[in-house]
Amino acid sequence: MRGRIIRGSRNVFTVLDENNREIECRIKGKVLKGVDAYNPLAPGDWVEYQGGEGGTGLILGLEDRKNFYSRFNQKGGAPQILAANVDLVFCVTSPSSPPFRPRFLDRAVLQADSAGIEPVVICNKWDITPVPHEAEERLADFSRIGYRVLFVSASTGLGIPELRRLMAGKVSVMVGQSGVGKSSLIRALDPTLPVRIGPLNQKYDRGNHTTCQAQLLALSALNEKNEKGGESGADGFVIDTPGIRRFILDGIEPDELILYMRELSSLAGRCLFGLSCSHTGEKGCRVREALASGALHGDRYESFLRITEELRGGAYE
Ligand SMILES: Nc1nc2c(ncn2[C@@H]2O[C@H](COP(=O)(O)OP(=O)(O)O)[C@@H](O)[C@H]2O)c(=O)[nH]1
Ligand SMILES: [Mg+2]
Ligand SMILES: [Zn+2]
Repeated sequence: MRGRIIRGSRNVFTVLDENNREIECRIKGKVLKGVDAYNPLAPGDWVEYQGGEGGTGLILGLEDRKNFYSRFNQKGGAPQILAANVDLVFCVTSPSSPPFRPRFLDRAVLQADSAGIEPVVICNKWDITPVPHEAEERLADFSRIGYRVLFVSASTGLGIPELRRLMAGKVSVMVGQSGVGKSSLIRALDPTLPVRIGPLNQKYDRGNHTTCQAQLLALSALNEKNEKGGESGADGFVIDTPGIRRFILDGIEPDELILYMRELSSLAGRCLFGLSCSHTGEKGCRVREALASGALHGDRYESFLRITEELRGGAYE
């Protein structure tokens, strides 16, 4: 039988069957063939399983993934699949509490573009004032270079209808640092969902890692038709993920990174010294020209250099 992974760790996974029942499954023989990651299965994966009677079963195999959103797990020394078969990646941040972290967003959207999944930047907690200048400016820059940016508030409901419209009929994943309000946004979309919301740590002004495991949740009433009491059933799925402290990109070659920088991709390979240009001061460097002309934001240039360094090996040692 075919089912979809909701959540799981190591060897025990919860599978959603065709009748929306949850089946606790073990992996047959413990290791799935051809899977080489920190976690063999992720929320959103389609699997073949047997059993199901009494609510337990055995996973026999993994269906080919349409795509997956991952990061490099430094502790485990391997890629970690955060979500599989997704249509949208919501890269969630907040203007403050916890402090705005544009470098996190730089990384999260790069990973999405490299995986071929559409990223959407969300700034939650837009009810908190004043908004720091850096947040205003960097969010405006994300939109200038071609990303969709949403300003929302799980507390006041600002922007939630638009979020609903975007998510209807899709599988989305929410990523962001702990405490930015990923779980709260999911609760705002559907108050009946079993997500836990944590207080901020007052002393450090950051989240407490309340969500400890990624999980797939079925959303209903995303379509207006359903809000008016039409058909029932899921209109979309969202994968809630635990907070990510450090986002190390996965599966990207250092020279390839420029292709996923939306404001730089057309310049790839066009520096005077071609692919050997380090973009740090060589003659005829198109990246530095973009920086000088304002086409590339200074902060994004910094991110680009740091991530390139990291991908060259520094972070993996
Ligand atoms: N002011 C404000 N606080 C929020 C908003 N959304 C979430 N919070 C608070 O932020 C804290 C962390 O929320 P949570 O959803 O657990 O964050 P997560 O770690 O990203 O899932 C909780 O205390 C929430 O009540 C918002 O839109 N505005
Ligand atoms: Mg959470
Ligand atoms: Zn260059």
